[in-house]
Amino acid sequence: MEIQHPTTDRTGRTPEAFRQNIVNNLYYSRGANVQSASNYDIYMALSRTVRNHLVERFRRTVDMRYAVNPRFVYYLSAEYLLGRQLPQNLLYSDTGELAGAALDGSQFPMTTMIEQDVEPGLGNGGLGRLAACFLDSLATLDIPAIGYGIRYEYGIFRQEIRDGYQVEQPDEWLALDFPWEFAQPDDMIPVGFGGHAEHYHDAHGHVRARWHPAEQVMGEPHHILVPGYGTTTVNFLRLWRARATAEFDFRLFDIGDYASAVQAKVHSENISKVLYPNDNTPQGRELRLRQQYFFVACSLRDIIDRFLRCGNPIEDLAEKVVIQLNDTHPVVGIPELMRLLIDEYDLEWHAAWEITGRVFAYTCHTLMPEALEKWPVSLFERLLPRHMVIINEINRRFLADVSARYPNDYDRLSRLSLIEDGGERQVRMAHLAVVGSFSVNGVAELHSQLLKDRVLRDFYELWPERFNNKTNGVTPRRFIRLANPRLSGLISDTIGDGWLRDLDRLEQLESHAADAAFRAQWRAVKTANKVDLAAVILARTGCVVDPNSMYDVMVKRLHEYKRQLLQALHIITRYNRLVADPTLDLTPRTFIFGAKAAPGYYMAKLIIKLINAVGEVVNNDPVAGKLMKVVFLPNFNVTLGESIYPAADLSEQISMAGKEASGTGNMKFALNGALTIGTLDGANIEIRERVGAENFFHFGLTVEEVFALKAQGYRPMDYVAAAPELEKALKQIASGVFSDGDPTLFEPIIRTLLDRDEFLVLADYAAYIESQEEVDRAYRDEETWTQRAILNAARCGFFSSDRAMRQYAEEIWRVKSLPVK
Ligand code: 26W
Repeated sequence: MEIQHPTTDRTGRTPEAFRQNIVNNLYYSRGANVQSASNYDIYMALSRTVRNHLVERFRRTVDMRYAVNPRFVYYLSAEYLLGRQLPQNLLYSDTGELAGAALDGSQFPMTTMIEQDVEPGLGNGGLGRLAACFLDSLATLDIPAIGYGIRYEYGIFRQEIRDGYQVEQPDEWLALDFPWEFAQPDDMIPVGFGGHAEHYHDAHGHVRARWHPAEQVMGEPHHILVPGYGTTTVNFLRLWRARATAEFDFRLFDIGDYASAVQAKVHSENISKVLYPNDNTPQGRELRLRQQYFFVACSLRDIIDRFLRCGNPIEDLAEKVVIQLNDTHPVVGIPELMRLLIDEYDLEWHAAWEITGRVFAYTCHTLMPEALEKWPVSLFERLLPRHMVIINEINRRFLADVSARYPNDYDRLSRLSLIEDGGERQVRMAHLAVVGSFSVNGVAELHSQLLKDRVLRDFYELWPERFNNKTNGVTPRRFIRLANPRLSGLISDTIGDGWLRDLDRLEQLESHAADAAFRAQWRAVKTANKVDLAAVILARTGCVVDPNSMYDVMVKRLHEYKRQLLQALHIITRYNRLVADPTLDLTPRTFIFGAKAAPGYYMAKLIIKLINAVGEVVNNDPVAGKLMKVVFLPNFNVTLGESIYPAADLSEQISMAGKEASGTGNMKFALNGALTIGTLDGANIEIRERVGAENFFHFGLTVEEVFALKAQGYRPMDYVAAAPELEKALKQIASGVFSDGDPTLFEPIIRTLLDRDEFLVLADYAAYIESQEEVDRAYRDEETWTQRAILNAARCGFFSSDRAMRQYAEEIWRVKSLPVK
């Protein structure tokens, strides 16, 4: 039978055809008709219809690449924070208007449909969202790229706030059908764990090894389409779900042990059950290492299969394949590729090592020493015995090279070793990453510099050419176009719509900053967005906020180094000033927080409680409550971010210098016309350089000053003694002003601040307060503020993830754009 594949868009581009497609999908895949349909039925039928509009582009992309056999980049990441798919796919398939017309006048408005669309929260924070921005840009740039990750059944927990405390609820994003994925249960990949490695002599008398795992798990691929914007390319993200193997179950069924058979199945399938909700602090759990190896093993198998299917010989792997490791989480891929090449493809060690070192590139996303993953050697040996042998061999050869270069420098050897000695022996995954990669990059200029100077200094001395910087970026499609349609409309009306694929064009807005009429339009956009956010705040917290007040926003993971506490101290100080002098003419402000804390991070959770407690007192104060409000928006995620960034006036980026690798929220705010108050940390530095120091409120100790202060011996009490308002705020917290008179509740916060204050909150307090006073004054001059806001957006085109991906493609991957004909 000759099968005709649709060569043109068979889904039809008329409103009638679109409507009919929804009805057909409703009828044939939901067994429903319009009369019987629920919101969810229509949502599913609509989503299927929209997805169908991407499938043809997807097929063309895949088929063309198969024919051309280009070099591919593979992005391996344990986390992806994709955000809602429906609004994105409506935009990228250009079916928004068709869908709007189809639903128009029905009892199923588009807003209701979009509310049904659940965001897959398969990540913790910045690293996961960055991965999603990168996929968006790779597709938009027509780069042959595939993302790989884990299809967690439960993503990042849903945060509720009860009595001011964070309460975690499971994220049941798969409770109903997720319409955006294609499951491929017929294409499973086996993954082994445990067992032992057997040595034998091959036909040529060479000693070889073979791994006999004790346990097997299957990886079931699911892919999610990743369309490019304004181009035909549709890439995909392939996420692995753990499935029990049939054989494994049958063996136990046969011996009549039904319960154990089911238990074994549960044990296997647990691997992709839940995302670890930790950010920057690893929990060295066996299940996590199992997750990492599981998704990496599936992905490498898949990559090699695709490579071989195109007729390439295994020796040429590094010509066609480059793999970017998103932090250390997929680094076990390095020994896994060695194992495949040596044990399964019969390559010699040195040939395998040469290929491996040309395939992998590593991105580091942190400066927190405790965030560098380490795995006990004993755990590795038990779970991945063959890999542990390979790691030891990599280490032996590596240290031999180092010894040759630095004879008798034993300290250096132990600093560099892949294995940490002393106490429990551990595998240092960051070291393995550097040794096994041809490129090591940080995510902002300062961060990359600190990697070279401090965190990975010995490695930099060995291989300076490996180190490079790639400053992060964000996708303007999601964070401007979708999040802020009003501003997008104004920008496109002013400079055309080319900026969505070439963000540098925002520069053309500069000349309009001096135009009072343009500024008025800009302000009208901001105000409308603030009104919208006020409605969200009311619905989620019950708090009424004034859209005419300044929206001062801090949304990010809760971590002590990010210093949400510093903002809390500022708020208390402001409150005290107002109470002391009710006639004080302060700029009205709404302080907006959003932050998830790791469930086991006690101090972070207490800080959330403190913020809510301060809000309780401030908001209900008859004097202060008129000029300031404090709201904590529960469950900050990509979707909520999309309604927050467009409404912000002031962006809080106040980490202790030297701790925030880059930050990406800072970019989203600036691109939406917020001014930043920030330290000279991460990408803040580059934002300030671009927008101009006069359009950025910077304060606080620099990295050098931080190091110097710590070296000389930091004494937090000195700063309390020097700032009476700080002392007062701390005393209030300590005495129970924000805890109904209970002095014990916040005592741990006071203690960390006064005893150690690791992140120099007190040292930066005075400078911060002073800078906030300057913000107040600046905000009063509406015209100048607007001008500065416009310049922030106009000068931040550099922070597009398109630019970042172009740099990776040219400077690290050597992959070329391949538009679909
Ligand atoms: C296993 C524990 C763990 C979990 C997550 C360690 C480290 C991580 C991530 C690397 C933390 C993270 O998300 N880092 C953030 O990465 C962003 C994207 O590059 C940066 O913008 C942030 O500054 C950085 O904190």
